[in-house]
Amino acid sequence: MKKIKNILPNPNTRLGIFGLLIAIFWLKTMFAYIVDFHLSVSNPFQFLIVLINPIATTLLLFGIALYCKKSRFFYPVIFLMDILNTVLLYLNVIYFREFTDFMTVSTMTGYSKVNQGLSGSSLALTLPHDVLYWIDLIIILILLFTRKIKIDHRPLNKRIGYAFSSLAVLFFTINLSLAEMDRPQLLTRTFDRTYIVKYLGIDAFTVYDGLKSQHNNDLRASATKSELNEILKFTKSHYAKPNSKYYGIAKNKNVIYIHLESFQQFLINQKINGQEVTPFLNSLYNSKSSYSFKNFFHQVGQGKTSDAENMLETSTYGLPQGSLFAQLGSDNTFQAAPAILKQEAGYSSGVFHGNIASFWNRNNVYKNLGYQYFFDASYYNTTGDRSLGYGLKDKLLFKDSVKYLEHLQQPFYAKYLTVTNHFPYDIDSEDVTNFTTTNTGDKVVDNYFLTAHYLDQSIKEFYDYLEKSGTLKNSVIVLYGDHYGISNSENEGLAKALGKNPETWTDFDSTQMQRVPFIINIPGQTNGKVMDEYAGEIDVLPTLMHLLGIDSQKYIQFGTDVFSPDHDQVVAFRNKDWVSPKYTSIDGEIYDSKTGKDLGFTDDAKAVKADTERVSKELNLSDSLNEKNLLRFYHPAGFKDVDPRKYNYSDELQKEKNIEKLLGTKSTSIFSKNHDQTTSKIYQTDAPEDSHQTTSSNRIKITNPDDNTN
Ligand code: GP9
Ligand code: MN
Repeated sequence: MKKIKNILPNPNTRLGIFGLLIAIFWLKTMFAYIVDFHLSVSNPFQFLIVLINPIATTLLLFGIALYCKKSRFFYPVIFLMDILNTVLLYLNVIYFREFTDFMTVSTMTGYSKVNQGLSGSSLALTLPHDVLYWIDLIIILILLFTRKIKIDHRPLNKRIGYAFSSLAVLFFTINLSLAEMDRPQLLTRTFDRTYIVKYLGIDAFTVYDGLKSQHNNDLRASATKSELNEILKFTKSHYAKPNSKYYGIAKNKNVIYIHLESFQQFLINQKINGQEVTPFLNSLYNSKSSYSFKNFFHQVGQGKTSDAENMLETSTYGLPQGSLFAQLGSDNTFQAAPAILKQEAGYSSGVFHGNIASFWNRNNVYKNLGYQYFFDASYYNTTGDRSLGYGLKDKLLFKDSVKYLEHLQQPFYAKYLTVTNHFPYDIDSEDVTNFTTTNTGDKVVDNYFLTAHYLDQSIKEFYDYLEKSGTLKNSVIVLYGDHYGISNSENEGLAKALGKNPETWTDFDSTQMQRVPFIINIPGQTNGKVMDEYAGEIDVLPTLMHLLGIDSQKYIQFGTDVFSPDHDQVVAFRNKDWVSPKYTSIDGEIYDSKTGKDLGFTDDAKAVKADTERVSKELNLSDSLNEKNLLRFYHPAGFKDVDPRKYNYSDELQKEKNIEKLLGTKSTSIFSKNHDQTTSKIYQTDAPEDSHQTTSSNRIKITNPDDNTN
C-alpha cells in the first residue's frame, strides 16, 4: 500500500493534486474511448496517438490554475477546469450513444438545424457505468472538504506555470505531427469527426470545430440578399434550354444512380491479358439504350466522393479546400435533387451505402438535401469478410439492399454508393476468380483492375435483378465514376499497364486521365450512342431534370444540360484548370486538346481568355453561394425549403412499410406491385460471403488509414 502511495503524486501539494487530476482525467478519457466511443483504431501507431491525445489539452487547461497565487483561486480554478472538461466528455458520451457521432459546437449552441441537441430523452441514454465519469471528482472534493487532503497555501513559482504551458504546446505539436503522418491533410479535408477525435482528442476537436463554425457564421452573417443578384445573372445567362428531342424521355421513371467508386474512363473497353476488365459496363456503355460520354470529367477537390455527390445533387461546386459536406453541409440550405424531384414530380428518395453514416457527414447533409431514407452500414450485416476498408462489399450491398429498395414508393430516386473499388484496392482472392490482372510491379495499379472487375460483376447481378423484378423497364440508370482511382504519382505504373511509355508521360496526359464514365441508360431507348460532348459532374443534374421533363431554369445551377445545343463544353476543374474540345489549360499553360501539344501561349491569350475568366468566375460565384449560404435567400416559385427536422434515418424499413400500409392499394412499391411478396428471392449473387453466416455487431472498421493520400 505504501509503495503505491509513493508513486502517486502527493495530493497535499499543489503540483501533486494537479498531477493526480490530470492522471485521472486521462484514465476517464481512455475509458470513454474504449467503452463508449467507436474510434476504429486499426494499428499500433494509431493506438499510440490515441494514448497521448488527451494529454496536451488537459495540461494546458488544468495548468491555468498553476498561475494562481492564492489557494482560494488555485483550487476552484483547477476543479472548474476538471468539471468543464468532464462535462464535455460526458455530453459526447451521451450524444455518441444516440447519434454515433461527436457534438459540434453548432449542436451545442442550438444553431444547427439538423443535429438535434440532447433532449429530455438523454436520461434514457445513461448507463450504470457512467458513474465512473463523476466518481473521482466527488471523492476528491469530499476528501478536500473533510481535510483528508490538505490545502496547500504555498504559491507556486510563476515559472512552473510557464513550464507546463510550454510542455502542453510541445505535446500538442508532437501529437499533431504524428496525426498528420498517419492521416495527411487531417484538418484541411475533415473526413469525419471521429477521425479528428481519434487523432487529436475531444478538446482539440471542439476548439477546431468552434473556430470553423465561427468562421462560417461570420461569412454568413455578413451576407446579404443582394449578393444573389450577380449569381443569378450568371446562372440565368448560362442556362441551356432543353433539347426537345430528349426533354421528358425518362418522365416518371425511377432514377437509379450507381456511384462507381474511384472508377476512371480508361477502364471502359479495356482489355488485360486479352480479357475485358468490365465486360458488363462495356455492354452498357456501348448499348443502344445508353447515352454514354467519352469526354466526361470528374471535377472534385479535396472532398472527393462528397464533392462528386454534392455536384450531382446540387449542380454547385465543392469548396476550394476541404469537403463542402463536412464543412457546411450540416447547416446550409440546398435546393437539391431529392427535394426538387419530390416537389416537382412526387419522387421518393433513398441512399444505399455500406459505410458508417457519419463519413463525410452524410448523416446530416442528406437531411438538408431532402433525402427521405438513408440505409448506411447499420442496416446491413457487415461482419467478418463481408466488408473491407470502407464497408460492405459491393455484391452484398446490392443484394442486401433489395429488401429496402422494394418498399420504396415508385417513382424513386435511389443512389447506390459503392466502396469496394477504393484505394488501396484490396480484395479477397475468393471474390475475384477467373481474372488475371496486370503485372506492372505497382500493386495499386494491378489490384485496381481486380476491384474494378468485381464492381462490374456486382452491377451485372443488380441489373439481372432489376430486369427480373420488372423494375428495369421503368427506370433510368445513371452510372458515373466519382473521381480518379490512380493518382498522378502512380501514372508510371499505369502507363505500363496501358502500353504507354512512362518516360514521355506529361501533365497533359494526367489531365486526360481525369475522365470518368458517365452513362445514362434508359432501357427501351434505341437511339443511344457514345457522345463526344465535353462535360463534367456539374452538368448531371440539369441533364437529368430535363430527361425527366422538369425544367431547370428557375434553379441556381452552374452546370448545363449536355443534350442542349447551348451546353457549355468548357469543363472547370476545382483548381481552375479547365478542358474544352479545343484547348486544355493546366497551370496557365495552354495545350491542344486533340494532340496534347503545348501551344506555347498562356491562358491570357485572346483565344482562351474568355474561357479562363468564365471558369474562374463560375467557381468563385459557386463558392460565395455556398460559403455565405445564399440559397436561404432564394425562393424559386413553387419550391418549398427543405425541413431537415422531418428526417431521421432510424427504423427505415418500418417507415417504408407504414407508408405502404397507409396507401393500401395505391402503394406503388415494387413489393406492393409484386402482390405483397418480396422480390429478394429473385436475386442471384455468386458472392462467396453470401452463404457464410456471420452475425453480431454491425459496426465496421475503417481499416485503411493510408487512403486518401493519393
Ligand atoms: C466512404 C466513401 C469514400 O464512405 O464514400 O470516400 P472517398 O475517400 O472516395 O472520398
Ligand atoms: Mn470516392
